[in-house]
Amino acid sequence: MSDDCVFCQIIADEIPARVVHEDADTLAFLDATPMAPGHTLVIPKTHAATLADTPGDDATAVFETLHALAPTVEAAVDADATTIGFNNGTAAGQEVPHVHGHIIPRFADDDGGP
Ligand code: DGP
Repeated sequence: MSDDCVFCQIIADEIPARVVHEDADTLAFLDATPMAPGHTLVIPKTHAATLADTPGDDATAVFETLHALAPTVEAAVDADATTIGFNNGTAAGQEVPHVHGHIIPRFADDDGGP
C-alpha cells in the first residue's frame, strides 16, 4: 500500500467507493466523476503507478477483470458498447498514480466520448 494513494485507501476501506467487483487481486468500483453512467475503474490491489511498474501477474489479473466485467457493466446501463482504456502516465492524462483501467459505457447517440 502507498499511504498517499487514494486508490490504495479505497482498497483499505479508508475512503468509500461503490465497489462492483472484488477478487483476490483486483478491485472494481464506480468512477467518482463518470464520463457516462456506469463508468467503472479496475485496479490491482497491489500498488503500482503505471502498467510498466505492474508485475505481469497483476497486469494479467486486471485485464481478466476488464474482460469479465465489461459486458456486465454494458448490460447494467443498457449501453451499446464500451470504451476500455488506460491513461498510462502523466503525459497521457493519468491523474491517479495507481494503475487503473477504465470501462466507459458508450451509447449509439453519444457525442463520441473520450
Ligand atoms: P485518470 O485520469 O485515468 O487517472 O482517471 C482517474 C479517475 O479516477 C477519474 O476519472 C476520477 C477517478 N477518481 C479520482 N479520485 C477518485 C476517488 O476518490 N474515488 C473514485 N471512485 N474515483 C476517483
